[in-house]
Amino acid sequence: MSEAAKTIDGWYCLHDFRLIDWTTWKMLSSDDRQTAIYEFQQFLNKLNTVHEAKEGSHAFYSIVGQKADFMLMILRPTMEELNAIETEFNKLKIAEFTIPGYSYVSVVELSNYLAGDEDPYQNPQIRARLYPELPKAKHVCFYPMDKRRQGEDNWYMLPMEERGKLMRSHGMIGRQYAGKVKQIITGSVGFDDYEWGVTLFADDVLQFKKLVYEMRFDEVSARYGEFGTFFVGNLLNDSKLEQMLQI
Ligand code: 76R
Repeated sequence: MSEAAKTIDGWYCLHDFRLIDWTTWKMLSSDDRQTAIYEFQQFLNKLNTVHEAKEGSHAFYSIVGQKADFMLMILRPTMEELNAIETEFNKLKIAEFTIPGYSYVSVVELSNYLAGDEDPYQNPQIRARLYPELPKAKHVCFYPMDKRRQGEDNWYMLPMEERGKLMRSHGMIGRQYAGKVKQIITGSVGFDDYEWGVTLFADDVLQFKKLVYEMRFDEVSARYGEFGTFFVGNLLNDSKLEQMLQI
């Protein structure tokens, strides 16, 4: 029997994608629109307070293309908090003018393929990755993925040693993008439809394409990777949000 990799798990994660119902949003009076924007900003300010206290983190991006208009990625110590934030958003005025687009539930995950013997939860570098402060990079890229279980290409039937070897090669490619792309891998077995969520942050959007393309040639992705829907977006702040919602 193959040995399961041991996962090290951090903050719980919700990716919440919404579409704006422009038709009804445009029908609001400009005063009511302004009130709804202000209330939305107050909600975001509350998330900022938690981020600054390092009790969680979040990322807020507009999404390019028809799959969604914006994405809120939230990290919190418990699944209940994710649920509470989601509900709080749904009670805002702005939520009456949004349509759920897609969501993804997962938990920040590191695996022990490349780990040493020490207690990972005590290592400050590992803690910084388990409870990350999401960057304010100009762009985000998100997609869910699986490791294939098909005929001869079954990741889960490979011995631990072989998986470790393949993951080392994966990590070597990834390392070449240090400083250009920050990746957060979240595990979602038992939580959502795929096995992992991949969230990438970069100031140069083209680096997503370069990294994902290069990885396609690496055995872990070439032989075993299966991918869901890709989302790509641009950083939102208060003024960009106003600009987006202004009619
Ligand atoms: O944790 C580490 O940094 C050590 C090496 C490492 C692991 C264990 C690592 C490095 N990753 C790991 C695990 Mn990764 N990663 C992806 C994708 O599009 C594709 O083809 C795949 C999507 C990208 C772009 C990416 C980037 N990685 C994983 C896992 C869990 C696998 C498991 O447990 O079986 C998945 C699903 C996954 C997928 N990876 C890196 C990167 C980058 C940029 C790095 C280098 C990080 C650094 O050194 O700073």
